[in-house]
Amino acid sequence: MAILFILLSVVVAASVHGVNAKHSENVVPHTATRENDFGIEWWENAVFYQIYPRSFKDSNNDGIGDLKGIIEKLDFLADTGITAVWLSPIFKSPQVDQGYDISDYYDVDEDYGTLEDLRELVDEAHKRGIKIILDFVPNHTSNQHQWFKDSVSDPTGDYGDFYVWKDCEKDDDGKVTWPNNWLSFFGGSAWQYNEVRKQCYLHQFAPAQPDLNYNNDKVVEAMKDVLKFWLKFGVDGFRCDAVLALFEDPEFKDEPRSNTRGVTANEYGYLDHIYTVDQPQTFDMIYQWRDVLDEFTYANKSETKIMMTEAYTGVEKTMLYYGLPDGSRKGAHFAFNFNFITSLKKGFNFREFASTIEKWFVNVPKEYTSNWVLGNHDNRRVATRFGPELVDGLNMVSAFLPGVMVTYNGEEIGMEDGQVTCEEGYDPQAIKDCATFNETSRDFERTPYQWDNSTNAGFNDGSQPWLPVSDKYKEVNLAAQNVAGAPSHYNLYKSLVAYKNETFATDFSNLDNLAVIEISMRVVQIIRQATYDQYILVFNTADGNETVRFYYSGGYYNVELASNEGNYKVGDLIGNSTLSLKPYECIVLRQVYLAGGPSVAYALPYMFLLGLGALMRFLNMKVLIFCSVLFTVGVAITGYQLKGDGPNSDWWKTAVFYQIYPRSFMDSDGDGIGDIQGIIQKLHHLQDAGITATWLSPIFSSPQVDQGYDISDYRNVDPDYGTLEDLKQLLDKAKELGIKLILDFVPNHTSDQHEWFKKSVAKEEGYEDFYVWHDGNVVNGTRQPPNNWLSEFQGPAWTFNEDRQQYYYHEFAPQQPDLNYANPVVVEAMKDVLRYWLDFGVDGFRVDAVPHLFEDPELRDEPLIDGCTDATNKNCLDHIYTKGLPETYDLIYQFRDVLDNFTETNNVDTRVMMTEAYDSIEKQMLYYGNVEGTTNGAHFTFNFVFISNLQRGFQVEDIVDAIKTWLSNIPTRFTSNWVLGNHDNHRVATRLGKENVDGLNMLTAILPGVMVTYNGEEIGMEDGEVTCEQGHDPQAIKDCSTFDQTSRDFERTPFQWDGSTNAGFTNGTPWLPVSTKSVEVNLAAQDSEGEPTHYNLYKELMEFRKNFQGDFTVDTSSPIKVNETVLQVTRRVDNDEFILLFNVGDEEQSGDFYRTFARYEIVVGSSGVSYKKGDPFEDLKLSGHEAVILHGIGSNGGR
Ligand SMILES: [Ca+2]
Ligand SMILES: [Ca+2]
Ligand SMILES: [Ca+2]
Ligand SMILES: [Ca+2]
Repeated sequence: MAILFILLSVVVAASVHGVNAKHSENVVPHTATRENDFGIEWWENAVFYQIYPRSFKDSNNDGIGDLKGIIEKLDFLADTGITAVWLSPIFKSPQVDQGYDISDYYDVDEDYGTLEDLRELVDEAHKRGIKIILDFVPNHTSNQHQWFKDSVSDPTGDYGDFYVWKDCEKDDDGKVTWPNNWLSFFGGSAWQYNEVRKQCYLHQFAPAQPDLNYNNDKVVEAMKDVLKFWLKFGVDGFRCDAVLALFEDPEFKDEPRSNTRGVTANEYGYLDHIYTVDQPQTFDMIYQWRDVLDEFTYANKSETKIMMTEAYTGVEKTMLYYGLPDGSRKGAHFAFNFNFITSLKKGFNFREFASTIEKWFVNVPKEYTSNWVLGNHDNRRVATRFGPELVDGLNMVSAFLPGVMVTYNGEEIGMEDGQVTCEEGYDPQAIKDCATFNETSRDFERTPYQWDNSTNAGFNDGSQPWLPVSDKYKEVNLAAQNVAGAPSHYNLYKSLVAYKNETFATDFSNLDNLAVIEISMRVVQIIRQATYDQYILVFNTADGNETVRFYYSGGYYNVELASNEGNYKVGDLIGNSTLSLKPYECIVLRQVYLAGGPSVAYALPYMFLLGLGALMRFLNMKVLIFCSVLFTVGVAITGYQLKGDGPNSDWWKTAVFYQIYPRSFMDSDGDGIGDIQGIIQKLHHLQDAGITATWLSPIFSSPQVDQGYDISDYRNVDPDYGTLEDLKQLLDKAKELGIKLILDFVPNHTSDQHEWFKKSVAKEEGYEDFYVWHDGNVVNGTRQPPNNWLSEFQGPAWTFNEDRQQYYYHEFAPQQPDLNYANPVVVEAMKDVLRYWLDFGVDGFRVDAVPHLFEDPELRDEPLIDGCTDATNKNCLDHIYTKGLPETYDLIYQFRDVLDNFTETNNVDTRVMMTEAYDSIEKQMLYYGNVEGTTNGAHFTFNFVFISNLQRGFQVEDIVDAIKTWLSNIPTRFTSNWVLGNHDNHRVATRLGKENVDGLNMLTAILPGVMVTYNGEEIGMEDGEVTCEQGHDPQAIKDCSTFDQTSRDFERTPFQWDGSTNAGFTNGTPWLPVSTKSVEVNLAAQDSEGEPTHYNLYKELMEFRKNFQGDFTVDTSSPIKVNETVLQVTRRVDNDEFILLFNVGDEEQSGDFYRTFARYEIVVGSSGVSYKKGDPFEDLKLSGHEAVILHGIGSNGGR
């Protein structure tokens, strides 16, 4: 039986963005001297325990925790199994920001003790095998630091440029005109006027925390000296604070507005911080520090000194803190992964939980060490944030996941937030405004550690602690929990750390083979496949009992870890796939031998290892299995239930949307151009295939400069395609056949032949501002466009109109002037177009090119992308002023309202809107609806991951990654959709290989939500053959030398109906040549009953989906790689389980797959010839590129 490999999907999404790699020649040789016997270094699998010194242990009863207090507790840490501690700042500081305002990097603050105390702490910790990590605060010093004092008093002296000084004006009333609009993280201007220097200095944090000037080489050296000092002192590494703020734009440009709603001009979120955080130089600085560490390690043959960085930023930037994608520079050993803090909220469901983990894994390159931060001194405690009942499960998950586990002190005993009033508080941001203290203060998570139930929880000997001790300390304290055998948070935590230290440190290879799977709405399974062992974590996140089937690959599983007071105990043996879990129960299982059928003889050696108790349990379980087998035999195999049609409001959620390209579908009158009557003739094909919704590419009046996407009358049909009457006829016929009809809505621009544009050119009243007009600029007597914006079709996005003597803006061709959505009359006019077609009877709209709807009203130049210098190349501009502007989403929401109002007023089936937006996944989600979930937008926005992420020769990992990229980003309230191809991309057979057509159709059919099929894909059409002379794609025919690369004509050749001349498309001369492949590949040839054709398989898929209706949109699966080239996708609905297995490789594959049922049968025939519907399917056996869909039958559990 094959070992299962579940490979983590890996994408290096981070791009270099012009990071200066000038130091790459200085890369220090890697010190491989300190790996353990299993090839890992001390830090890679460690638990990093964060101590907040002020609140840990007060040794001298002055109310403030101190270094001697930590020394007292070192034995406790060692006993817990902690091997690395990082200390929040203990350096000299006026404590304006809790020690993050440092006045001397080289000395310890007297609150905490002395340098000697630190010496003792490091030595004593090392004796116990504990590493000590210090907090390095590089962005700013205290304004009491000598450097700053010197900088103020002597602007021309050695320290004059140590900080970021700029001239600024102060008038007689004391009002200062700031150097620019930058804001501080704490709100208000990031500048402070200094009366002595009569200049402003920058502070990205509090005014008492002036930013160091990293453009000054002396600062860079001085800070490296700080690192070197502490390395020499003997510390083991650094946690680097707020690194994202290190550098600022040297030109001090104003930052653009974020346009975030509900944020006032004084708040940090008011601006888009493109010039003050994550600047390219920042990453290089981190890499230089890494060099300092590595140089030290190398020179002293010491153990690895590590660096971890704190930056709340996007995942791509987070990866850059690790190093350059090409590996030429190294940065942090790990950059904190805050997904558990930023992505997860109380009451989370499975999808949110899984995506929290997956978001990290789909982005982190394999060679980086992962890390998991559950909490810290800046965020509410885990017990408060998620609920005390989830503490154990979450600790288990973070211990179970590969890489570093980070624990904030107190989480091991499940401490909740303390109670602090504004008067008692110290958090500088929060105490400024007591009205919002409860929302903003970080004091709650900083109250003293609860050691025991004595006065002040044992924090000190009775004097008033700096922050009050939580009143929960009598119940929640270490002493109460640290009792051998007690079912406590602490004892469980200790066993987790021990397990992590022992088990995962000795079986580290293939740690990145990981899958997160939902096994019910509330129960999650995580699989970790090591070289020889398979580990499984199952976590019930719900407050009720759950009986579930977990993904089970046969054999037996030993319970290795178990949360307190659950149904399962450590040492229990599990031999089938059914688990009964108590509320919040979490267990970790290890497969004790691989599948081969449950055999007592085979299992016996394990029984000796596991002891008599387990043997007893094993025998009981055998009886259960035996019974269930009998039961199975006695139960008729009924297959899965057919479900009735769902309510009509949800018809679209399970539909297949079939895109018809009318020009190439069917020509009824012999003019060579497909038309509406042609579609009417062929509607029975859609019905035969089982398709229930179709969308038509534009059929409106158009000069056809851009294949109908240049519309001269939104309310009429182009004569090429027929008449309004034809369209009415099509609608009626479609309705008769139960097929919904969707039209293409093209809101960004009209044709220049549209009457609106003609009237606008003539400045006719009411139409003056229908388009985006501007005089342009006169430079050296020459008229030039108003700004640097470029057209999607290359060249300036502005064309001068001689009649109106002004420029107009066009994102696409000059014949496609952009409508001006800043004009409310335009908005209303376009809503009227929607209403017109709704009244006409259509079922919805596909909305074209939505990211381009709005432009910056100030028409500002777009900045160059880092490292790009060619301002005439569209790809070199960062389209912050022409694409995805915040107003866009609101307009989409307004369009949605028009549809919903119609649906409601007329009490009809939902009228749907689907949007086309090639944009980042975060922005795509905004088209669905707003972040708060209060406003709806598109019913779905096209998901192009299979187009953008898959290439010919794709691997299983690529599919797994593409699916996860989408699923880990889409909020659960939205419906997913899957687009394999369209009229703008090469056909699936050409793009991804014709041998994969069936498997890919099966994949999109089984995934949750909407399936989108481009006409012809159901018969596996390949690209046609078109020469430049025959071509029509306006972008491509401009330059025949690149036609083969750029043209979209290939995927637009006529539909291949049969083997006759012109494939049955037309009696005349087709507008684009019919593919020569039509002789073999055509519908008629594939439409014979019982033959294993693309078309027959597609029909089976439609049938399968129809039967699956109801809960089909619920995502109950994660894609898994089950062996070298086989993908498994499992869907569970109620008690049914469906599994797709797809071999993407050329070689036959056999082995095992994840199963919970006793037996499986083929529910959708195979794409090859090995299986047909109804065949049993036992062990995995698939020839190259074969795919099957299985249905579990009989009872679940064992085999
Ligand atoms: Ca003290
Ligand atoms: Ca800075
Ligand atoms: Ca025609
Ligand atoms: Ca526009």
